[in-house]
Amino acid sequence: MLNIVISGAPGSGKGTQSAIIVENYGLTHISTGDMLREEIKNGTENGKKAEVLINDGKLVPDEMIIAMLHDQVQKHINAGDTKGFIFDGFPRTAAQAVALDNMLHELETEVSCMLHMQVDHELLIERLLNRGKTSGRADDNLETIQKRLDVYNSQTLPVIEHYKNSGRYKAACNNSSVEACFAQVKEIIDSL
Ligand code: B4P
Repeated sequence: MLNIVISGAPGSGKGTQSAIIVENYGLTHISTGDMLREEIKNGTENGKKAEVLINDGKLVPDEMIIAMLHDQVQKHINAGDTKGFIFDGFPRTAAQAVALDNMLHELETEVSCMLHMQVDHELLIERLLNRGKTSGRADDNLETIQKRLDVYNSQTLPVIEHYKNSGRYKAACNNSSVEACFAQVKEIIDSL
């Protein structure tokens, strides 16, 4: 099984590159951001809790996100309809990284690599503000973007160390075009 974690700051292009990876490698896309937006749209209990936190630029609780992710992974494994996953926006904390390793170990598989999307700070803000013009996302405004970047630096950057320490870390620069970034991503995946 090929299992890829795609990580990076808010607006670094995780969702954009995940879609192209899915198209080219046929992996199952699991986006925790999309899952949460779906819960919010459906007005579930989890959705109500998540909405307040997301709109304030915070992360949702680990227990909630780990349980949701576990259900999704199990569903695809039971159906036998996947040759691997792309985890988009997960793990975002050290606890989530450990939970993912344990979950995949139980399923007799593992994370093949973590792809770290690298984008300059000013460009991240520019792209998110730009996305905000059409996304309708309440978290794509300057104040919340700045909070999200702070949360990323304090809570998600340590996750990168988790993968560096286990030799599974790969970086791709996304300062230029979507295509130029995918060329690097492709080279990394093809070398696994
Ligand atoms: P996410 O939905 O994961 O998304 P994101 O970080 O905002 O953006 P992404 O990196 O996917 O950027 P995109 O491709 O759209 O998270 C939303 C929120 O959900 C979080 O803040 C958090 O509160 C919560 N959450 C999610 N997962 C969680 C977890 N595991 N634990 C706790 N809480 C969690 O790219 C951005 C823009 O740039 C787009 O408009 C795109 O078109 C553009 N772009 C991309 N690449 C480009 C390029 N090369 N050139 C020009 N534009 C480019």
